[in-house]
Amino acid sequence: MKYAFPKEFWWGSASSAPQTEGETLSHGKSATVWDHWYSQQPTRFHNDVGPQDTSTFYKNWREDIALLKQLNHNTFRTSISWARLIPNGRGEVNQEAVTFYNQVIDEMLVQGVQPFINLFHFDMPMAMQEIGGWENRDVVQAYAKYADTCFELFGDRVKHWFTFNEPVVPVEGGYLYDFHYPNVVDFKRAATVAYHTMLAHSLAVKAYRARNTGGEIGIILNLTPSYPRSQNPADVKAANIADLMFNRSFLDPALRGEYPQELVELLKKYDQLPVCQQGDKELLQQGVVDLLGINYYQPRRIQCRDSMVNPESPFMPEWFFDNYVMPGRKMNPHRGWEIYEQGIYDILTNLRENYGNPRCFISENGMGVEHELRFEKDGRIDDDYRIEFVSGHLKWLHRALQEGSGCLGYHMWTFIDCWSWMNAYKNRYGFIQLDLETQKRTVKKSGEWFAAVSKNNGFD
Ligand code: BGP
Repeated sequence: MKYAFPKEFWWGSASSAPQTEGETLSHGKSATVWDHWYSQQPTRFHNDVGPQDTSTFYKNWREDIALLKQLNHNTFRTSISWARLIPNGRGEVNQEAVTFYNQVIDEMLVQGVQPFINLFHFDMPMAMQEIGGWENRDVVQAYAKYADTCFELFGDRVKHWFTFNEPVVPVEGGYLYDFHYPNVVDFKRAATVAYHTMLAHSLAVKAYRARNTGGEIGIILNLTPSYPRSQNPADVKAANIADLMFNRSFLDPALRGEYPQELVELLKKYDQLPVCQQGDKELLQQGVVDLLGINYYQPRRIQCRDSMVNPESPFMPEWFFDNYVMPGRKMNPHRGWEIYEQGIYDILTNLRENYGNPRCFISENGMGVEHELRFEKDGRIDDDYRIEFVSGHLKWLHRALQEGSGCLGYHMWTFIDCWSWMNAYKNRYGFIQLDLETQKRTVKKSGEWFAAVSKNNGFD
């Protein structure tokens, strides 16, 4: 076989509670920021299809786990909903949620699918947001307690835990660029949210290790390689700042237990540093992960700014760089995102060369296709474009492995077409197509292809 993968390579896909469970305000679950926001502004993003309209994993879990097995997944990542397990964010545990997650975990294990469980996927309980969300250190403590409750309840069977999915996204969306609740635009508050998220992460890691359950704990980061437009020093410097702000602001604490000095100096210079308390530094050092999940979709192309910054304007990352559209770049023809398969190799090589080659895996990579149901023929979608996308990335991953990368697996985003934050069902990503009306699931051609790749542990 041309592309053979290591024995016990993790083949699977990823999803999240808020994007699949449905039953958003029933069975004891309270509102998250998404439920709240959609109830306030249902038409802001995409029709009125909100987080209540999903593949309803809460009801269809048994059928969906059977499909995981059918597609030869040996691993699968989803999340626990904090607002379902502990509806007020802290305090009483919802026993119906405990039963639900117990059933899901047990059924996955019966079917031979290792559960990878994430604790926070952009879904802050509204009760916690109302007291300030990540800006409030009490929420950091409440999260740590929630995490420890999960370890206590499910840690005997779940051996791969993640504290956060893409923690930079709620920072960018909620506090810089106005695409997540609470729609603040303020760099210093964004920096505080980012910092407190990593303190919460570290507390969870510490709590997990104290339980000694024999598993591992990590974090899932979306790493976007920042490629400079040219090797001219101004472009290189600009790309380096984008890398510091969007990648290394989470990657360095997660793998080295501290922030990059360059980033600290930069924020200090512009008076944007969050408030640090005694003991924070030591706590961050304890947050170094056992396992890193890497989400990769597309790179960032960066050039130096071609105009002066107005010093009166609010401080923003864009003070230091411009985004740049690279001529001739390969685009996803079905959605305006760049496709750059080599990015996966560059990320893994950077981790190997500069971060001690950590245990890691690709935790998301996938191709969103606008209005994909238009391609349905005889009841099925023959998504050759997705097969080409996934295999293209796997070839670069394979090359990184041959050069010694510690990458342990590949998870596609996503399993069954799911609800998405700003686009509802406009962009479909799944191995399995969903008829939202009837809830019927149909395996796409890519799903069958992936099942064979997993079974053969590689492809030609
Ligand atoms: C990642 C998220 C996922 C998922 C995916 C696709 O950032 O972890 O939750 O949504 O991106 O992005 P989108 O849904 O915006 O197309």
